[in-house]
Amino acid sequence: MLRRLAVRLLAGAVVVGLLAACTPAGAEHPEPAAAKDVGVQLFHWTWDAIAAECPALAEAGYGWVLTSPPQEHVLGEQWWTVYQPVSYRVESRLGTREQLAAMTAACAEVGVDVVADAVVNHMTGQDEPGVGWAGSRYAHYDYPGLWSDAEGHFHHCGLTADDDISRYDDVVEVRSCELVNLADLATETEPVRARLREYLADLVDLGIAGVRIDAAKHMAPPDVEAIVADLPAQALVLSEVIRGPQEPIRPEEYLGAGDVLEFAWGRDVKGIVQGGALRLATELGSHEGSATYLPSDAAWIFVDNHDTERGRQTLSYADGQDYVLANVLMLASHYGRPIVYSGYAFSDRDAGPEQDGSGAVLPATCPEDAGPARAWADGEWVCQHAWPEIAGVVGWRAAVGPAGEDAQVQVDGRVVAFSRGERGWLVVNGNAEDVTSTFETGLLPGAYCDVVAGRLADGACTGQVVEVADGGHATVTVPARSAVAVHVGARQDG
Ligand code: ARE
Ligand code: CA
Repeated sequence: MLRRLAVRLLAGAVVVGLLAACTPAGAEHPEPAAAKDVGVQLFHWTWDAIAAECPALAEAGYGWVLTSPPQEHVLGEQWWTVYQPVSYRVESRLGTREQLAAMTAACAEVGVDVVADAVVNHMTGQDEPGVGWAGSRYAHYDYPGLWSDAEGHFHHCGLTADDDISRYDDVVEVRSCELVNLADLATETEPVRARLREYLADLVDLGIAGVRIDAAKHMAPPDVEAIVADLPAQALVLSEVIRGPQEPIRPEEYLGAGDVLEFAWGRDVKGIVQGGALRLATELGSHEGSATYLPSDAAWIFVDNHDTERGRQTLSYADGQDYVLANVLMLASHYGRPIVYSGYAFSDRDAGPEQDGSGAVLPATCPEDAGPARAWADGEWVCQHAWPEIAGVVGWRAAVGPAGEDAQVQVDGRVVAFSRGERGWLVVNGNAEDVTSTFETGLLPGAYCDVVAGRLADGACTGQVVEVADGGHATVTVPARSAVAVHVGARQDG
């Protein structure tokens, strides 16, 4: 039995005694919510591979995909070549314009949106002239038919020896000098803004439902607002503004352009998971948390992304079970909305994904045994989004829907339970040993299948069956450093 149950109410709801309420005999179970707010970043997946994966994503409960940048880019094996635009032709090592359009159509068919990474702060960073992926000739600060120094399309900040950003505590430097030598566009000027709007409009014509604004910190907020101004009202805008506690530029400044990525969550959850006091993760973003966070309704959180997994500021696939725990906490979080990350294994920070002789990226494939215990060879697609433990909890989140007035958190030492009224219940165990306890789940009586370790297949549960008795009580064994999740969409007796 959980002896002293610390019940913390979320969203200021007054729900005294809800968990103890008795269930009328024969009560109808609620329908799953079918919420679609979980995103997945398919880092360096080709357009064809994403199109092929979309049915499985929809089935698991993902609502949208974030792609890598789709425009023409510099040549080279490294992954980061796609972050150096040569033109806005939608032709890249990830696929052609036609393949991109086919991807958005295939994904739309199963209800999955596609959001593209938009690199609009800068162009290339090499000092030498070259030819881009689609054959466009270019030189640093000269992109024929597009941008040139002669027409004043670039900044030359004159504030540092090489015009590169050296200090993040200087706002003017960050926005008008060069991020690692990348030719910095004069985004405060109307011709530059207008051409960038045209590029984003083209992506929308191709079926793109939103954009990640790469390096948004390096543009003034009015510039970002002007660049996204013509996007459809419902388009998702995700500004990448890495929160630096000592920096003058705040992610909050970018809320006028849309939503913003909250980097603090992934950094903070790393220490919490490693320390085991998982209760602290439920306080991230709340008034009880110590850090300042973006307002929840405009914030997107993630355990890691392609930069942070390389920088080791966050957990990553290499952290195995800790990574699973962090993803479960993210998906159960009432703060912000979650983006699951999915990439390829690497030991060299610069190493690109597997490519053919021409440099085209080979289509991603997921190994059957993708999961936290597997050893990964460099270049293998890790497919975190398909790890059964993570995909199962994505399904849980889709079934329970956003945390409403009935959302509750119960804490007993290192065991934390998340209740979503009659729709679902989830428990995480930060201990190094299994914990068996009787919990008050808030669920209607029935037999529910744990979707972390198991699945419901043809009415049979391949994992632990959680028997919920009258009054919502259930005796559950929560594996060490793992979780159990049940919901109305996966009832063995349903
Ligand atoms: C590559 C080479 C460089 C070379 C350059 C030009 O590595 O040596 O000078 O090419 O030839 C990615 C890679 C870079 C790569 C670049 C272009 O990470 O290595 O450079 O592509 O190919 C800051 C920005 C933030 C940015 C991070 C990386 O604020 O916007 O740096 N993140 C995005 C993407 C990256 C991408 C770019 C931007 C560029 O997600 O993948 O770069 O398009 C503190 C600050 C942060 C700062 C961070 C790192 O935490 O708070 O704001 O992030 O330090 O400096
Ligand atoms: Ca800039």
